[in-house]
Amino acid sequence: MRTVNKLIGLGCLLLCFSVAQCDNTTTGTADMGTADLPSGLGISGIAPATGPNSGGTAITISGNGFQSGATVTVAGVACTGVTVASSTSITCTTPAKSMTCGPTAIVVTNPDSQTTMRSDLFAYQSGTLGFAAMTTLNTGAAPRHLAVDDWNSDGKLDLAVGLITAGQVNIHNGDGIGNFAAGNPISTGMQPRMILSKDLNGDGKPDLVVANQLSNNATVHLNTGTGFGNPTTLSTNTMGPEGSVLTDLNNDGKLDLVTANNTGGNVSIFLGTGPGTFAAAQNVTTANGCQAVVAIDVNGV
Ligand SMILES: [Ca+2]
Ligand SMILES: [Ca+2]
Ligand SMILES: [Ca+2]
Repeated sequence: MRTVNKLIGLGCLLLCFSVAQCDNTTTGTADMGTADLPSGLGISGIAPATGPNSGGTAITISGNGFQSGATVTVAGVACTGVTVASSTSITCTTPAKSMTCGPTAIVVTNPDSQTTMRSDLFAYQSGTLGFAAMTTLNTGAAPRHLAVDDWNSDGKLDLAVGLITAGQVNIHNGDGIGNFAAGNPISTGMQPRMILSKDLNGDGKPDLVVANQLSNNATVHLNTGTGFGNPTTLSTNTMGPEGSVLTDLNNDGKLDLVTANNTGGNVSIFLGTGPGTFAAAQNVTTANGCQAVVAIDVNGV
């Protein structure tokens, strides 16, 4: 079967991170625009044009009128290791400018006290990753898989949490600033595992598909706009669906579902037949212990 070429069982890796250091709208007091230049002193270019706000970027300042002994500041802080290579070139290393980024003023001051400044030639970018203090969301017992989407169409991401003991998925509506409401439960099969969110029926509302390990099925939950309707059930006819993926395997414009069946040692393929509906499972043997599946074209045909 051609579709087999597109399926590879792989482990699952989930990385959650955020970039928290750099506010592109904040340039600080050093963002002063350009200045008229006396006596031919001026900056015409800076390379590279960007560097991390953690500092340490070796920059070359091009221009004219630079004098031996000139000093350089970046966002009001001394650039280190200043070398005046010639009257047209200075090199130095940028200092750190934590919590802010964006276009930044660079000032060259000659020993005769003449200065020149450009704030449109170099910009700080976020250079490190970090996380705000952890907050805790009460989900209920035995949370396992997660999904994120905007199921109530308010423009704010919501969180779905599968509870394997309760046999349900809780939908926590998000407020758009990192807080989530108490969960609204959706009944699934037993031991829900992978939760997929895609618009299956083309109404613009993301729907859910949940692989239920102990029920040996997947449940399809169509979004009504105010919740989810009664699910339809897709039997895998084999044991232990866990990982799953929605993709168009046969290029007919309809999403198809594939579940990785751990104890069954196979994958189930459910071809999409219409808006939110799927054909019966076609099972393809893999090795035992298959827990995850991805769909990708690895042979270009
Ligand atoms: Ca929402
Ligand atoms: Ca939908
Ligand atoms: Ca298809």
